[in-house]
Amino acid sequence: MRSTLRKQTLRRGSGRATALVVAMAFLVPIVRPGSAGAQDHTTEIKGLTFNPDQITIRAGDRVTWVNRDSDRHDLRGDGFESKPMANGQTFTVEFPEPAQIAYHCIIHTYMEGRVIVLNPDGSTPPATAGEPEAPPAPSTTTSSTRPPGPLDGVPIEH
Ligand SMILES: [Cu+2]
Repeated sequence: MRSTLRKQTLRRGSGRATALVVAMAFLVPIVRPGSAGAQDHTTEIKGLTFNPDQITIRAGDRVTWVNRDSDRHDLRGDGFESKPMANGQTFTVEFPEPAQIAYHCIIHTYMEGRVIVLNPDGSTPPATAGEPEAPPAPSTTTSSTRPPGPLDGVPIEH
C-alpha cells in the first residue's frame, strides 16, 4: 500500500513538470515566431545606402545584400567581405552567433550598416569593440555571387 502511494505522489509531481514544459513549448512560438528555423533576410543597396541600414536577426539567420545600383559595391564587416557586386548581384552571409556587426562599403566608405544578431533570449548583445576592418573569417561567410570571373581581383574603375 505504502509503495503505491509513493508512486502516485511521484507521478503527480512529474505530471506537473510535464504540464509546465508543454506550456512553455506553446509560449515560445508566440513570443518568438522566428525561432522555428533559420530565416533569410534581404538588404537592398540602392542610392548609395543600405536599405535597411540596420537589420535585426536571430543566430543562424542569413542576410542577403542585393545591389540595385549601377555603381558597384563591396561590403566589409567583422568576419565577412564581399567581392565587388555589380547591379543585380548578391552577397549572402550566415550569422551563427549573437553579435552587433558594423559593416561598410569598401568603395564608398561612408556607406555604413549594421547587423544585430540577437541573443537566444531576444536581448541585444553589446556592440563588438573589434575593428570592422578585421580580417575576414571565411568560416562564417557564404556567398551566392556568381562564380569567380575574369573581373575578380581587378581594380574597379569608378
Ligand atoms: Cu558602395
